[in-house]
Amino acid sequence: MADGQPVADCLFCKIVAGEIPATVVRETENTFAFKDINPQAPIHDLVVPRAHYADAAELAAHSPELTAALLVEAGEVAKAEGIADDGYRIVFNTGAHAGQTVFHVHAHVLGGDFLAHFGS
Ligand code: D5M
Repeated sequence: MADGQPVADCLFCKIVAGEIPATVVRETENTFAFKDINPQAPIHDLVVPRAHYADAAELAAHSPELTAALLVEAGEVAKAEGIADDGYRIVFNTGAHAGQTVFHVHAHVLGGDFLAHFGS
């Protein structure tokens, strides 16, 4: 049962704890935002809750309040990066088939140019 406690071998828990360096964009009491190490757009940041939940579904199931805080913070990050007015994408890869590689929930905030469309 997930309880939000830090996980010893979790990369993003270590970044939140300052044990692994990251380029910090913003910090709040409950969230931490930093630059993605492998950017897929001119602006590509990651926003994570300080608490450890594996993915967006697990986070939402355990804490609707923290889920909302994460989304609000994604918007604040977009404003801080200057991409809020032109538009940006928030992505939660969830599970292996979606390409999730780090199992500490993170919102990708992507923008700074027109982004490739997918779907219809
Ligand atoms: O996204 C995981 C993302 O995490 C991926 O875009 C690379 C990024 N990443 C991996 N290691 C680091 C470090 N050390 N700093 C910053 N960003 C990092 P996913 O949705 O799980 O595929």
